[in-house]
Amino acid sequence: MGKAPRDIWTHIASTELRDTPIDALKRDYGGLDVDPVYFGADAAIPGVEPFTRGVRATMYANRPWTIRQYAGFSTAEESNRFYRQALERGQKGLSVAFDLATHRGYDSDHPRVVGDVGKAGVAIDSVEDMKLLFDGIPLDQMSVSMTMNGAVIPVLAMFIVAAEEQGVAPEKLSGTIQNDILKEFMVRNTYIYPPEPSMRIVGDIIAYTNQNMPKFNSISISGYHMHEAGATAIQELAYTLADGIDYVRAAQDRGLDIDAFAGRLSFFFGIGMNFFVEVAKLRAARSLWAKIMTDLGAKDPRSKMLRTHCQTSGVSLTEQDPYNNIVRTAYEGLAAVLGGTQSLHTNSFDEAIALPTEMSSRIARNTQLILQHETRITDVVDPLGGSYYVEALTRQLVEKAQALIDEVQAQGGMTQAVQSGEPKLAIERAAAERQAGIDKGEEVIVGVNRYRLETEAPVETLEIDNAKVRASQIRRLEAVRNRRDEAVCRSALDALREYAAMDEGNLLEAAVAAARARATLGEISQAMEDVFGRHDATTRVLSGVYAASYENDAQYAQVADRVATFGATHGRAPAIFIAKMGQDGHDRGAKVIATAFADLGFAVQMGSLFETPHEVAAHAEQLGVDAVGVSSLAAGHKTLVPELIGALRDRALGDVAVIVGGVIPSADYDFLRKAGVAEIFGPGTNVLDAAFSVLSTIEGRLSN
Ligand code: 2CP
Repeated sequence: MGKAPRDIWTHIASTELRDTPIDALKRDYGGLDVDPVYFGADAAIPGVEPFTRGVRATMYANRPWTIRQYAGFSTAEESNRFYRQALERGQKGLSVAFDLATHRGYDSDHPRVVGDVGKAGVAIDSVEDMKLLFDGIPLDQMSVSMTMNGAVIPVLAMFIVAAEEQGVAPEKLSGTIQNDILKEFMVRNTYIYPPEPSMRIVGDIIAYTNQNMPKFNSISISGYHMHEAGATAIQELAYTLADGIDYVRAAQDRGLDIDAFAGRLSFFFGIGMNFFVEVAKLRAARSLWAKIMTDLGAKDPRSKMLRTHCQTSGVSLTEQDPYNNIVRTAYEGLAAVLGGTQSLHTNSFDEAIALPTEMSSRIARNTQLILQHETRITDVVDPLGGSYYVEALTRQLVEKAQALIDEVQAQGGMTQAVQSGEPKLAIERAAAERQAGIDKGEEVIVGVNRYRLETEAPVETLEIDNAKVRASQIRRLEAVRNRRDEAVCRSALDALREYAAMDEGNLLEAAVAAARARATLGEISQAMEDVFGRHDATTRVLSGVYAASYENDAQYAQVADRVATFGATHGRAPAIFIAKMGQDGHDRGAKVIATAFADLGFAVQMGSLFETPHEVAAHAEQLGVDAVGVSSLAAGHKTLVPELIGALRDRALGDVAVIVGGVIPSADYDFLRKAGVAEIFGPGTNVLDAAFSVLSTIEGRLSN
């Protein structure tokens, strides 16, 4: 007879606890005796393959999850001050947010990033910035996660060199680099190079960290951005794990032994408001991954453990009645923890409007501290294990996600699927369907489509003086370029370019030498771009999804009729160009609007990502549109929108209505209106209302 589940568990738990006796984990709640774990008839054991009940036997009873808040803004000095304060106040690990210029491989003085520098994260141009970012933070003790995918080579190289100059060798570094490029092509859009060289970069990083940084997680395979783009739980699970399969294969293809590197693969999921589905999603993810890794040849149980970071959902936050977001985030955080996450970020309540303030970040951090210290949910491992509902949901997610993974595998894997654009379209379809459900009131959002306030009190928001940050970055860049040995720097960059061209040698290794020689982020990135080129994605807009969701809906029919009447009167449909400017790649909102407006009868054209205001004005002229709809989610609106209006006027297109949608603080509405913006739509806008209103604006302009 095999060992009893409790005996197996006790054996593993004792290893995790080292010298602490297991009985130390028992609790007495005022006369109620509580054990650290409970078992059912199914014999599923926490800490044992397939890890459905958690990757550790003792889970939070021995060590709680890491409170790891994602932050970074303006300059390295400012972000460093913020990190140090957060660590003093209970945060346990760092998670760096970089600005979009850095993500896309541009130095702060590049003309394409004027509106982006320091806005949605910290600007990093050289090792000098990286050293300031971690000043006074011992990198041999603090685990540092960095969200970087496009410019992953220069950023990781600069991190390694900054640590080296702090006296910390690479083998002592612990943390995680996101390094997940496949989902960038699907949803997040901060890629630089085409898919194939991008996959080589991922492989080089896994190989380098495997060799030199054994405590560092080489990748954070991310479903979060799919979740935020509107993916269903099944899609998020399946596409993320399918991405994981491709990364494992890429590393195996370069001769690495799966058990040598797989223990340092990590994951990242989004946690939304469907409480039990989110709990079950994490349980299902672990069980699916254990099986996938076994099939790929893993033997070591550590290779089969899906360890994950989670972040509460950004799109579940509302601009309306924003204090509700504190409650939403607390429930989402609870779901992540009951699902067994290793590390968690809880959003600040004002993040649907702007970057968090000190006060809102404190509440977000305290949400986790309260979960950890006050609720007592850390005392028992997988407390929902055995719930009829949660177990049934877990089984169903496993089954349905597995079927979708099989479909992707049948198409040749995720790298192939991403190039076909299919997963992206499937997620966009799910997003449009969900938006229609919200607009119709089928899905209730408190304070938005139900119980809406008559008047909203303004919330204090943080604003970054982007021009000031840019000026200070440019000064530092000049100093770095003036002080370095130009010949040494050039030859390091040439070596990197050669590695890229020869398709051999490790790119990260070459970039570390270049970073040491004070090559800038833009230069390191450009050296590889010289060989790989820059990826230019084609934008596709779905049709029919919105119309199908609104079949027989009276309000939809009314707006569609008005659009048709416009067509009959003017002999053409009202025409709108949907633009994404600057380095902001968040395109869910823009895609939903494009799909819905096209279904309603508008003539919709959508631009490429990352355009400049002048490029958008040129499209508007060429297409002869009535309106330009700007979608802005990365805080570039105050720089980019006035520039667009100026560019339109320069082309004598002053009567083209400029409409702005996305994350716009209400404090900026006046500024934008004075600059000439016709209408502003924040998060939570009903798409039919928006279409009605845009049509009225266009008609108003034409009749003047
Ligand atoms: C954990 N440990 C334990 C136990 N639990 N030991 C004994 N008993 C236990 N019960 C040990 C682990 O084995 C590990 O040691 C150490 O404690 C740390 O635990 P961990 O679980 O590995 O936690 P972590 O260091 O915080 O790492 C968590 C992740 C990592 C998920 C593996 O990849 C991570 O931190 N990811 C964060 C990613 C992130 O910040 N992303 C931000 C996304 P050993 O290491 O010795 O085994 S930004 C989002 C935005 C929106 C964006 O992307 O755009």
